[in-house]
Amino acid sequence: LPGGQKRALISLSNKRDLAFLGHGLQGLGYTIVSTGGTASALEEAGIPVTKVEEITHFPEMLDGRVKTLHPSIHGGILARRDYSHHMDALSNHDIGTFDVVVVNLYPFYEKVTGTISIAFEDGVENIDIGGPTLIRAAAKNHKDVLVVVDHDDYPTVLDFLKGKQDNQEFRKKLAWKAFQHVASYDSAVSEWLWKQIEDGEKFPPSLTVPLSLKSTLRYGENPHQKAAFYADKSISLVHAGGIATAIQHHGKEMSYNNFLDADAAWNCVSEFKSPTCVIVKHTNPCGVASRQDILEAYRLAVKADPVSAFGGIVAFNTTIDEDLAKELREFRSPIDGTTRMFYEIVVAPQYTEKGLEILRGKSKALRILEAKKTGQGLLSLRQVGGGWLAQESDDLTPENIKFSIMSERVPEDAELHDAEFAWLCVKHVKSNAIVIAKDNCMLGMGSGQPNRLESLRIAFRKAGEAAKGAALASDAFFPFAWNDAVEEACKNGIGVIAQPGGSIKDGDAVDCCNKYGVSLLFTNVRHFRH
Ligand code: 93A
Repeated sequence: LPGGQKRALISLSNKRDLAFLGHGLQGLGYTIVSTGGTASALEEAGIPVTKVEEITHFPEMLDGRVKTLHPSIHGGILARRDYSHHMDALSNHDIGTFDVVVVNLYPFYEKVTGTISIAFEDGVENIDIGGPTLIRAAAKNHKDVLVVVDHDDYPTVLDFLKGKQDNQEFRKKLAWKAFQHVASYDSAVSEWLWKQIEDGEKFPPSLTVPLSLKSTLRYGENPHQKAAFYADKSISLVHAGGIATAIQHHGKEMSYNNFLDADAAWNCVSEFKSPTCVIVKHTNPCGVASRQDILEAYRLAVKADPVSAFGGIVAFNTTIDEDLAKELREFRSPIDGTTRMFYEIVVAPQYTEKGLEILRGKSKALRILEAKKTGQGLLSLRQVGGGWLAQESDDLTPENIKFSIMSERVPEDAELHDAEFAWLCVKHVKSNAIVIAKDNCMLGMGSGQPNRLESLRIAFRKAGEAAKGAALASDAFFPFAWNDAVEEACKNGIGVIAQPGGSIKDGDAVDCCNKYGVSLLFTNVRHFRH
């Protein structure tokens, strides 16, 4: 090019800040080369521009499917400036180099995840081919070509170009970002195509999970572990809600353990239909209560286990208004009747303005989250050494299952209801899980013990005298009955037991319940939570 003039290629679907960038590059003496729509927008902004066709001597073809896919463009991006044979080849073919490539892609993700569903053909047309090719070419040759995919980077890029000194570190960072961008674009396309091939029921799904760094956390489970939080940008998750999309209105920064606990509390409380409060400690619910009066539900949830509730996470499935916020602020620990309850996090689907204001005043640290219900039918992923386990989320609730009466004694409606309530609670408790509940309130729970009998004993210890006539739920079957968990529950005065059944000793469990006049229900499904 005459006088070694620098050239920038700009091709943008999202034209935000284009004029700013164009003026900046123009001011720095760059010749700007652009595709159709981008060229028009630059001209409108009064910035001189060379159209791609003027360089390729080809019109944009096939309704724009072929615009920049040409040696005159890609040669100018990919040639190694330090190879004389590369530079000779360019000059033999009258091709000029590009120093800067600025591209953002057809809005495929936005189109296919938008609230208006689009036709398959439209989805296909929104798959950008030339754009990723430009980005990949420039990113590969980042040593000499600056690649820009994010409008937030325009000011820094202009500053960099103004500077006299080169900085390979900066160029590499932009190239890293460019490949990240293309990779998540491609995974969105493949995820979408997969859904067009298989009917949603098929398993396993295609997994190329696009993750984007959401925040660096202060530390992991322990202060000596570095940690970060990534948002899953899968197409199937855009409208899925959940703790990753919660809005934080107030309080200290969320920690690694906060995310785990808030997720557990939120998923549990949002499964209840009537107004409910769930208090979680170390991912296990230690208090659950449903009441028409949500204030009462809250008090009962604390009373279930005030020691554990202190410093826990409180979740509601109702709006937090002025009254509830005041109760949260003022309520004193039932242990001494004077200490105000302290919590790490409050989660709810909504807050009134006044409610939020009062909670903000409770403490500077209290994290206040507003969350949307976690979607159903989602994939649950867990890491093991060297791999990932994938399963469907456990979406079963008591309404989806049939409770078969196995005992001679037929439970009354209220007892059946208690059993269903306990069953929904036990789903959210770590195995081996036992929950004792009555009158829409969890009275005791035992979790995470390597044997069921020990979990059961812990649950009874917490429930105390209140366990008499209550319902007991066990997340999996009882392997033994006599002189074991079932008989101990009967002797402790439980009214009804709900468990999956399926043990070779099921007959013993039935006989034992009959001997003690206890109702026994089989759910035929289990809720392991390892
Ligand atoms: O249809 S394409 O896959 N074929 C191409 O050759 C091509 N070159 C650039 N899409 C192509 N682009 C894309 O066009 C860019 O990624 C950008 O998103 C868009 C800008 O088009 P316009 O400047 O006409 O608005």
